[in-house]
Amino acid sequence: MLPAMTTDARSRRNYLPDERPPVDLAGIVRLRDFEAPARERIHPAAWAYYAGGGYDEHVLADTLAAWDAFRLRPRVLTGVTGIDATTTILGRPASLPIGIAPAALHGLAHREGELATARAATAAGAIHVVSTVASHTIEDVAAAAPGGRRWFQLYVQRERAVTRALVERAAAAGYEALCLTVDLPVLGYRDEVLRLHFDPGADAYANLPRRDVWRPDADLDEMVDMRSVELTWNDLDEIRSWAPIPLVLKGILTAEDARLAVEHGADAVWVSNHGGRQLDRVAAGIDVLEGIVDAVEGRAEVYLDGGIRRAPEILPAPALGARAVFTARPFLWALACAGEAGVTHGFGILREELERGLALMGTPTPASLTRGHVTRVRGA
Ligand code: LAC
Repeated sequence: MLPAMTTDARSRRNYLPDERPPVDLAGIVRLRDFEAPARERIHPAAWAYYAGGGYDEHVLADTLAAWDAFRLRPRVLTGVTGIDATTTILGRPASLPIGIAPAALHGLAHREGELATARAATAAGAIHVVSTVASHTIEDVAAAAPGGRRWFQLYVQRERAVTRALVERAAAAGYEALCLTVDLPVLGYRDEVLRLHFDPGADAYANLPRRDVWRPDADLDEMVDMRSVELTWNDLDEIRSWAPIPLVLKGILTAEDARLAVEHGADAVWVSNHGGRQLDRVAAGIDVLEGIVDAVEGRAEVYLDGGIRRAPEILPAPALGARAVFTARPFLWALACAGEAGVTHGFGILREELERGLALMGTPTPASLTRGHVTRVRGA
């Protein structure tokens, strides 16, 4: 049941998860198994925020269904010994070609929030992209898991000085890349955010100035204000000048923008529809990946997110030219179920699925997958 609308702010704020014993991980054999027990633990308003999409949410379902148009083409009798799921991402080794995509407020899934996520990602040797709108500070997340591969997702704030300070703090704390989200000039129209009058509390966003916007007449842009509507390609040089770390542009869906990204010096292009949370009726990333890889022509790395739950959705990505894939919601579910141990278990499942998947494809490494290993059976 959703909490009733009330004039008592305290009863509607924080949306903290239930304190319950962790889920028995022995029963979790695929990432989707985390979803139902996570939902029991996460506050209904937080669940609606995490799970929701933009407008009528066609893109949420379409992104999951897009994989149905692809078929893997395994090769047999290739003598696949030495299966190795490791890869390099931005020139450094990663134990898996899958990382944790940025998502707001891990503290709504588990009280340890991004601290637990960071520890699990670091133990797994995977990249963890920490959101500007994290529940814990940039520095605390870094300190929780020294040595981890960590990127900072940037929402440009209205005050450039505030934005610059975030970037400088991330670089100083050892975040190795800046992941600028470019598909949020304004927040997508989100019915549930409006209905619930989403407000996780004035202190929810550890890296941003304190905000207290819970008022009956607050609008979308006050509730989740990450807009950067004035941003243009010409701002990228300035943003890059703030820290000597690679720049990843996340939220690209067209070959035209992928070309512009490369021309403006992006080190990587991240193909994404923002978890279906922004504009509805846009493409699933996997549907536009090949065209974007062709447009980039090897001048930058290409990543993909969108509906990735299991190895058969990871394998097509390197085959079609993506260096890595990312996913967010399944890791939030895992976090809600068992904190750090849940996320660690999630990575264990993915590794097992992927190593088996590589063997079944007849390819020892993600890099040995080629376009010939995938075909499209329908759709454009
Ligand atoms: C969202 C933003 C804040 O999708 O990333 O809610």
